[in-house]
Amino acid sequence: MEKLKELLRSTQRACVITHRHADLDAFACGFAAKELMNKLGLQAFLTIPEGLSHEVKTFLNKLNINYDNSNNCDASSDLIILVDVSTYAQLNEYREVIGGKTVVIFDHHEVHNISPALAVINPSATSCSEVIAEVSRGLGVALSSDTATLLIGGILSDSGRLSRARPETFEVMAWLLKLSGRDYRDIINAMTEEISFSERMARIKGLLRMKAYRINDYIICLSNVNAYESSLADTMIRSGCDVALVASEHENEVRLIGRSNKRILEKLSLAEVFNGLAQYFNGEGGGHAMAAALSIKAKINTNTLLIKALNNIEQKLGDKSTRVTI
Ligand SMILES: [Mn+2]
Repeated sequence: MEKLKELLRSTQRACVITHRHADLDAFACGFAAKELMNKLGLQAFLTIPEGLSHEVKTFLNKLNINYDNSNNCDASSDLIILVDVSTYAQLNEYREVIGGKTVVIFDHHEVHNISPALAVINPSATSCSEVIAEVSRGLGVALSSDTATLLIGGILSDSGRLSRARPETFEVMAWLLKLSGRDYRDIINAMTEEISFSERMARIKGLLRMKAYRINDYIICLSNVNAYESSLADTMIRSGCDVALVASEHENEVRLIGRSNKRILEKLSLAEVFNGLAQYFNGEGGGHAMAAALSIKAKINTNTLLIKALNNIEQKLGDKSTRVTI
């Protein structure tokens, strides 16, 4: 907190940039970071590299929250604030705006390939919204009703409607609900269950490409898709896979995300599997027992990566896999 205050003392204009596909958490976190900077005496601007997602637009409409998107960052900002970004590769053309400027990060993911002046990162928080809410509360800054409402939405959407909450999540939720002054049910009702056409297509393609392997009575599923990886992995788990591994190719990196269920938890920790893979492929990765991610800056075939991950799981479970066929 002291370091943040000190950094802000020497700056006038802050530019807040979110993850390029701004979901509700990313948008709420950016919106709140902008307001926090304003309330701490700075001019602040918010840039959403690829605009608002369908989920965010619906939420804003249903709750009558105004958002003026004409106030993008420009080159005159002397402080860059990145929220819910996780890797530099997510920033597209805004990498130029960032240049050699002072960077502050608020996030719930470990952030790669950026060296910020200050990073407020808490991987045990449910969401970026939770992180920025804790910072605001810690600084004694009361957020506006709209911002508090958005942060509640961000927390709900990234925590699986609080199913992944920790005790602190409820504390910060109670604080936000009071600031919001809204009926909690209205906020819940503004969260859309609908998924966009592109997300559904990504899931369908991923399911069509999926390969399943059996090790004893566990089912390990592999697939690849280049967007909505976690949405696909969650779908695979819901359809009965014990482990879902989804590989994806991006501009300068190949990524792998993993999800697993409670059944396999006592036999297998994805954090261990992903740490092993990170060492083997010289990538950056890790995570939790039931959710992990890995990023490799090299042109690796996604199939090679998936099969290597399967081999690691075979080793950990102490048995060979057999391919599930129709
Ligand atoms: Mn997030």
